[in-house]
Amino acid sequence: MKSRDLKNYKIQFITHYTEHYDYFESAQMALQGGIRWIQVRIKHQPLSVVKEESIRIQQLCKQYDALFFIDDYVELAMELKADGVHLGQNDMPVKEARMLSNNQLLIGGTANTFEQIESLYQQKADYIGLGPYRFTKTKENLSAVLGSKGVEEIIAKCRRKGIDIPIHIIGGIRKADVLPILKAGAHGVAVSSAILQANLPIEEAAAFVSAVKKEG
Ligand code: TZP
Ligand code: MG
Repeated sequence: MKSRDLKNYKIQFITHYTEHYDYFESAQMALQGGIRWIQVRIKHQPLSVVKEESIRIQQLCKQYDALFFIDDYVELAMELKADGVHLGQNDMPVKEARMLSNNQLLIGGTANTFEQIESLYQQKADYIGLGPYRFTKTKENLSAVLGSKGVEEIIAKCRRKGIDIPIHIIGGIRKADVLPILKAGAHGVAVSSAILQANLPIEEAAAFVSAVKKEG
């Protein structure tokens, strides 16, 4: 694991596939565009496939000196010495992953409400993925869409309650959403389809990188 400060990372790319690209290619295009944080998210595949793809994508991340996270699989993240793992509300609790990983992994948690953020904060998550911001086909069983208003309200409440943890907004994020989201006090964004569905995905990834830089 890189002993890196997540504060320096404002965009996370989430792997996915389309009719044009596979998981590996999706990560490759994000990295070519300048994104330096990849989360390998592979659903409905046996662990052997997740492991094989993760190993290939981890090599790629090393070439680009990028953070490499795995969604869902704490043991695999430990085995591969990933930088971190991302856990949803139905995955292993962050507290348990924290103990199991002996602090060798950065740990992110998904939240849809203020209460879930509060709980993840108490469990010592390293960052929050808050969403969905808008409807997206990338994730099944989507929680209630928060919209800009919902996100702003939850972030403001975190501020009031002194909950100081990087919050990354996720779910249907487009390039034009980046500035308002950062202005609302989020630390960054997590994105997939806006890049993979673009005509020129590498250029789109680069445009996301520029957008976060504008806000400093
Ligand atoms: N969790 C909430 S929305 C989502 C995940 C993993 C998918 C994000 O991908 P996209 O394509 O940017 O909506
Ligand atoms: Mg999960």
